[in-house]
Amino acid sequence: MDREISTKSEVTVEEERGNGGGISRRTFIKGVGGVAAAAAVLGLSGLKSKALAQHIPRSVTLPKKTMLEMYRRMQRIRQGELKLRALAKQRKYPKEIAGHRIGGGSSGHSSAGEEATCVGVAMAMEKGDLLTGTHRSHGYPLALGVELNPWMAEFMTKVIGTNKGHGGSMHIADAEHGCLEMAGLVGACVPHALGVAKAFKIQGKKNVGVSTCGDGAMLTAGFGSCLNLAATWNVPVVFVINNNQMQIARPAREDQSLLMVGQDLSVRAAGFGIPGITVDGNDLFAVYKAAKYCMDRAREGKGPSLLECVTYRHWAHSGTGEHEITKWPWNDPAELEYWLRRDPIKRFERATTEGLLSEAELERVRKQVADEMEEAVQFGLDSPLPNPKEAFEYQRNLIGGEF
Ligand SMILES: Cc1ncc(C[n+]2csc(CCOP(=O)(O)OP(=O)(O)O)c2C)c(N)n1
Ligand SMILES: [Mg+2]
Repeated sequence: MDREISTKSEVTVEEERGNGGGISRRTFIKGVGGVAAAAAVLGLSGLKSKALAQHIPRSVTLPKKTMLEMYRRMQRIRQGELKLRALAKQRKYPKEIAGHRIGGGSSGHSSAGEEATCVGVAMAMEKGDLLTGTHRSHGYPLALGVELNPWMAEFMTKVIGTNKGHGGSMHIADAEHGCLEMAGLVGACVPHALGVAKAFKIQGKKNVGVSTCGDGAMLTAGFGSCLNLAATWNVPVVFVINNNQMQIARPAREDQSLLMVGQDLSVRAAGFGIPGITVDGNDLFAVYKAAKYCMDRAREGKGPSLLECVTYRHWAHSGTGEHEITKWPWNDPAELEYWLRRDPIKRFERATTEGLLSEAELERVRKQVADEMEEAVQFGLDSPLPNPKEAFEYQRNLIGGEF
């Protein structure tokens, strides 16, 4: 758990120019507790690794507005997960939000703890880029700017949901926002992002396919095939790993495979001749910088890369939260404590309040999100369920033809 994955990096916050258009005030914020960064591996040569790492900028300059938006999106994810859990736990919940509607008997597969990875990757994307994800991708749609109302309503399988209530917790998608699909089959979303990238290349578009999946999905046969094809075709795709160090109830620390014990998973990229980068996935700025680097090079025609974001799953694999992490038989309390101290949202707050964002500004965002959340729940409750007769119509529209 004490893997050393970071080198030092800095974040620059750019104060927006006033009406007079004066010189921007810039504040350098040192990372929290030796935050951020990227260790990179390319090919098998140490020299090459070093060369690649040097390409990732040490500092990043972001407008204050963007910083606040990043915080808003992380808050939406965390508060959204807390709300889903609370709804699922209620014994007297309205019929509409009964457990079976929120993710197969529960609040779904929580992404609490992985907010910085989701938002860092999503904010590095540009218009037209498309991301695919997994059963745990509650966070990515919100990170991409999907509003809370349709997001919450989809968990309730209501017609005003992102997928008109036909998707539910594991299939929240909204291509307009860059969120193409989420798939419950482990590893299934990876080839889809590869296909998207191949299409972008054929169409001559400067867009990127972003595959996001868990550490467990890396063990599927298809994953390696996708890296192989991506390298062969030299297509613009970034393979992001949300390495939460857990596969249902199997902690990575117990993994017997040579590569997974204390090793960066990104070294696997070397076997396919593409860059592999491991980054502190709880450090929003480190993730953002590395993701942007990978996407920029893909956009320039330099091909695929693998980005491992090391993070931690705060709650149980799925469920209403009754199986709290502290009660798991496989839990290591020291490990949990270690990662809770590195809570991505707290880290962002500590980092930014040393600089340009005041506690009052952050509190305002938290409050706005809390209000929005109450509205979203009511919005979902008030919406009707989809008409079952329209289910096939919906599918047909999705695939654009017969099936
Ligand atoms: C093909 C397939 N095999 C098994 C499962 C059951 N399953 C659901 S989640 C999961 C573990 C996934 O671990 P990881 O990829 O690390 O994702 P995480 O849940 O940690 O986000 C498994 C085995 C599945 N959904 N699909
Ligand atoms: Mg995992």
